[in-house]
Amino acid sequence: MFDKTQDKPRAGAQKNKQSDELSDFVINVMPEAFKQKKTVVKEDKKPAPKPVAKPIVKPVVKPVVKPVAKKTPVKKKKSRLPLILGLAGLILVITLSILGWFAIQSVEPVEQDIPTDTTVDEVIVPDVVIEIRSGSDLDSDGLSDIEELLYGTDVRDPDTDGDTFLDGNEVFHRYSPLGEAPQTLLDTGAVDEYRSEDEVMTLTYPAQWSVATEVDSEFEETQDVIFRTNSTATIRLAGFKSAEGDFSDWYSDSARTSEDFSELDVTLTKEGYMAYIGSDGLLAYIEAGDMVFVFEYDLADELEIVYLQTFQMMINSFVAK
Ligand SMILES: [Ca+2]
Ligand SMILES: [Ca+2]
Ligand SMILES: [Ca+2]
Repeated sequence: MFDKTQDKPRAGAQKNKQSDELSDFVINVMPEAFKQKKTVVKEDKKPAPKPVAKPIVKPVVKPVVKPVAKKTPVKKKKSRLPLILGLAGLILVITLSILGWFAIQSVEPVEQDIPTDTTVDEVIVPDVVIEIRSGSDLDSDGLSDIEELLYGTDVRDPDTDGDTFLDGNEVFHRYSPLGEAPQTLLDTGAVDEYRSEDEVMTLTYPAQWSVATEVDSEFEETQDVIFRTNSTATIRLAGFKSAEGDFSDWYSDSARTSEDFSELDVTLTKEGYMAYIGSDGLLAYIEAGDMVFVFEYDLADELEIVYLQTFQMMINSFVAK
């Protein structure tokens, strides 16, 4: 329990005592000048650090971090995709156009190859004709190896009987290649004589062959004489009416060949007839009176000419009445 009235005078008394003591301190210390300097110093220190610290930290941190990290990666990702797609589209267009150009060019040469193929087929036809060749003649005596079998001569001896005449030459003149000169092929039996039914013509042919007659395929009034060899080849003989001395006219009208008349070889047979021989030696025309006799060596499907010497021997033996 305190008494307010008693406290007041006590406080006033203390103040008077303190004021007396402070008045003593003011005279000794120079308070006002220091008080103003202290407040001024305190106020200068506080505002100075605030403006300096804020502008230095903020502008340095923000512009460095934000524009470098966020803006640059986002802009690059968005701009490359359309460029890549555009380039891929251009490459596709270029490749498709190149492929189309090659496809157009690849079609054109195929059409150009077609005529070259047809020309190749045309070349094959004459090659078949070129394959026809003379038969083997090992001893080069004018008789083929197969003909030497017809006359019993030596395939490896050009002069089998040693009379200085070659085997082929003796057959051509109808002499025997196996004996002395007077002996003929007919005497030795190597050849037989063919005589037509009307006895208009005679000739000799190898005894190993057979003879037949048949109606001519083109001129039905004439008969062909067919000598069948040991192979599929045949020698055919046919006679045709012709005005005497006008063989060239008959040839241009009736000959079954495209060879020109001037290209024929002209010779005399051993019986004295005028003979016109084709360039390949497989056709012969004998002029006899008002008749023309045509000898033809028909190879059929054979590619070798093996009876040429015998063919000439038959022409040399031909006689017409
Ligand atoms: Ca021979
Ligand atoms: Ca011989
Ligand atoms: Ca001889």
